[in-house]
Amino acid sequence: MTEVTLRRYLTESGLDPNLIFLLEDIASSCRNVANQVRNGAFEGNLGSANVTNVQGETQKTLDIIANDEFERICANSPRLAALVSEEVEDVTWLKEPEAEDYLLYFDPLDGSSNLDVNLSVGSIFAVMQVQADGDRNVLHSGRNQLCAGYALYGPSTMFVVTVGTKVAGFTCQHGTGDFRLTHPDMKVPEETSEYAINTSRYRYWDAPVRRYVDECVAGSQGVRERSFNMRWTASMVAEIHRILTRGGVFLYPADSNNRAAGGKLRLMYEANPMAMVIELAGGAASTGTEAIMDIQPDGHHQRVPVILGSRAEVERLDAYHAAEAKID
Ligand code: AHM
Ligand code: MG
Repeated sequence: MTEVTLRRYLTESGLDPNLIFLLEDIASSCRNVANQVRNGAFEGNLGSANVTNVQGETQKTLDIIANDEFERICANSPRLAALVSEEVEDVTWLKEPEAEDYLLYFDPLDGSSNLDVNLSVGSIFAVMQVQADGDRNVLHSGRNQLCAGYALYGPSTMFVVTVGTKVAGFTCQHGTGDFRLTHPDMKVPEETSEYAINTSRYRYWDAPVRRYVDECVAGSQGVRERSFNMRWTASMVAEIHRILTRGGVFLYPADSNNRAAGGKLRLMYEANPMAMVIELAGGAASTGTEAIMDIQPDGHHQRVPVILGSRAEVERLDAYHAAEAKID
C-alpha cells in the first residue's frame, strides 16, 4: 500500500498552506497529548488538579497539560488568531485579528473521567476564520467550520479529520510517530442496531427520548421488531469513532436535570466538530429540534443537547420530538 501521510493528504486537498501548518500543529499537539496520557501515572498526573504530592510539588491534571500542549504548539501557526478551549474561560488572542486568520476551537482532553481507569479518551477540534480585520467575534455557527476532527487515544492513537469533503482517519505509527492514512473515506453505516446514552439519567429524560430508548429496549418484541445493543463509554470521542466504524446513535439530550445549563456537551468544541464529521460521513446531527451546525452561538462555552449518528435514527428522534411538540 502506498503510504499517504497526513501532510501529503492535506497538501493534495489543496488547502491554504497556513491551514495545513495549523492542522499539522494540531496533529503534533495530539501526538504529544497521547504520550502524556500514556505516561501520566509516572508523572503523577492522573487524578485531580492542584494536589500537592509528597515532594511538595504541585500536580497538574492531564486536562491542563493537554491544554498547555495545544497552546504551546499551535501558537506557532502564523495565521492563528485565537484559541477557544474548554479549559480556559476567556478567548486567548494570539495576534491582532486580520480577515481570514484562523480560529481554533478545541477540547484538549475529552472524557477525562476515564483516565484513572485507563480507558479511551480524546481531543476534539474545529477551525473557523476571522470575518474581517479587527473582528474579535468568535461566535460563528458550525456551518462556518473549515475543518474539524478528533484524536482518539485508545489502543492506537488515531487522528480523524474532515477538510469539508471526506472524513479521513490516520493512525499514528508507533515508533516513528507518523500519522498514516488508514481509513480514507469513513462513512456512518445507514443501518444500525446500537445506541449510546447514559441510562442512569432515565428519570430526567423528556418523553421523546424515553419513547426512543423504550422502543430500543423492547427490541424484537416492540414496534422496532428487532433487537438493539447499548454501549456507553463516557468518552464522546470513543463513541463517535465507534459510530463511524459500525454505525449507531449517540445521545446526550437536554433533560430536566441539565436543561437550565442548556445540556451537557459544549457546542463550539464538542458538538459542532463532531456534527461536521458525522454529517460529512453521511450521518446526521441534531438537538432533537434543529441541526446542531445551524445554531447561532451566544457564548463560546454554550452547551447544547446532542443527538448524532446514523441518519435514520436521528431523523426518528427528530420526528418523536416534533410529535411531542404538537401534543404540547
Ligand atoms: P468532559 O468534557 O468534562 O470530559 O465531559 C464530556 C464527556 C463526554 O466525553 C461524554 O460523552 C460525557 O461527558 C459523559 O458524561 P457522563 O459522565 O454523564 O456519562
Ligand atoms: Mg469535553
